[in-house]
Amino acid sequence: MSNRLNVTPNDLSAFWMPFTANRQFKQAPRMLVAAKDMHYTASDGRKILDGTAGLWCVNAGHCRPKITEAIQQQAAQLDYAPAFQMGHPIVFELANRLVDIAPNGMDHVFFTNSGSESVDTALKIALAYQRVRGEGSRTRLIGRERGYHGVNFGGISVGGIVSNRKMFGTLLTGVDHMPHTHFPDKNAFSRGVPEHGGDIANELERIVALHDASTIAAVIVEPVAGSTGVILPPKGYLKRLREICDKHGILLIFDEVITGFGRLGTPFAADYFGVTPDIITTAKGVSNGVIPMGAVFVKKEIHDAFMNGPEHMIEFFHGYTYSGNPIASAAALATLDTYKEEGLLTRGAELEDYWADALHSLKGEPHVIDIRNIGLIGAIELEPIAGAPTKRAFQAFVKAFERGALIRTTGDIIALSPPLIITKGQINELVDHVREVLRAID
Ligand code: PXG
Repeated sequence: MSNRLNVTPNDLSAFWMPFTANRQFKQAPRMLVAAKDMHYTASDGRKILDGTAGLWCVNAGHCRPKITEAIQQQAAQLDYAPAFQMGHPIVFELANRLVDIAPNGMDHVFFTNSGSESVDTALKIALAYQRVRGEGSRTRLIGRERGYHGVNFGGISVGGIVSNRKMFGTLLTGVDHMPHTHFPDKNAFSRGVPEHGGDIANELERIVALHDASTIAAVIVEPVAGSTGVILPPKGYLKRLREICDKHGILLIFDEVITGFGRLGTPFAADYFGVTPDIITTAKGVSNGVIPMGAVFVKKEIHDAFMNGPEHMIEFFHGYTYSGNPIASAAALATLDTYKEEGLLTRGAELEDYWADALHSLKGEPHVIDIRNIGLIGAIELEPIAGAPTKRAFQAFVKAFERGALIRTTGDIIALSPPLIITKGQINELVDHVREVLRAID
């Protein structure tokens, strides 16, 4: 008989928690039991202001009625349908609706269940595309230092966060990395896109010269790097990457898992920066984080290059049991409806200045060495405690939760990315929580 009977309902040991200090957490757990709009409810009944949209995903806020109803209805009507060689109508409707809001030319969508899967899917599309167009020697993938592209093998190979890579062997071969774009000496306390450092994009030319363009399939970057602590592209940087990729026949992939769906005040970061990549990876906001879903947007030329062989043949040997799952599709359609009805994909643009003013009012508070902002993203970088990196920011995270705000920390950086429904009053409230926390920690 299963030993489940011996486990008390509150035993925390069985669940090996992701990206968590398990032993520390289980000694003093922080539990969320309910959520509505901008707030969580903690297990002791306290309301917690959500300063991070869950994990950068609940862009429309929590437990929105349309999304909840759509999921309930879909679960009762068509719970699951095979995704291979079979279809169900709403996933096609969803793909069309997504293409409608995507940057021009992004005419096709491949569904996944997470950002990590979207990234690995995009890398595979890039490699296979080079092969089907007769450029099969282009097998190399170029990422960037400090990049985060999820946790699957493709994503950690092109990613550049050392702790996410070092335990896992040799990863994908044939990967190189561009330098990151964080220049605190010159750009600290910039508002929005920083002035200095755009020329670092030219490092891609050096990498191309080293390996030869004929060996390189794709370059992948986050237009704004999130997980690594909010690193912005300096002025002109993304445009220059686009030019270099075009010059050398290299595909440009934007990983928009956090920037997609309104985070910057435009539907996608590609719109914000006026730079259109060849492939866009998304997840999170596509279904408001409610049901796992990811979507990879692909330019028409790339998709069409696959549609050439005999018609009875599968064109791309890739997919997931849950690609375009009906309940996830219903949740995503209701999410898009909610975004549209409430203007959420552009709301960040209306709030960007207010948000920036509020964040930058923290300049001069204890420990603060930089403040960065773009759209509805903010980062407050703290001076690390000597010999104990990450400890100070983690203290801030715990104190903020005790005070009634959910913030996110990575290294010694506090990252903020609230739901796009946040009010000006709630922005003040969130920033005041951070201010009080900074004054209270060691
Ligand atoms: N790409 C990017 C750019 C991401 O930010 C992923 C891929 C992977 O997505 P999945 O769905 O596989 O987790 C992400 C995820 C944080 C944080 O606190 C960020 C992410 C996930 C969890 C926490 O910064 N981003």
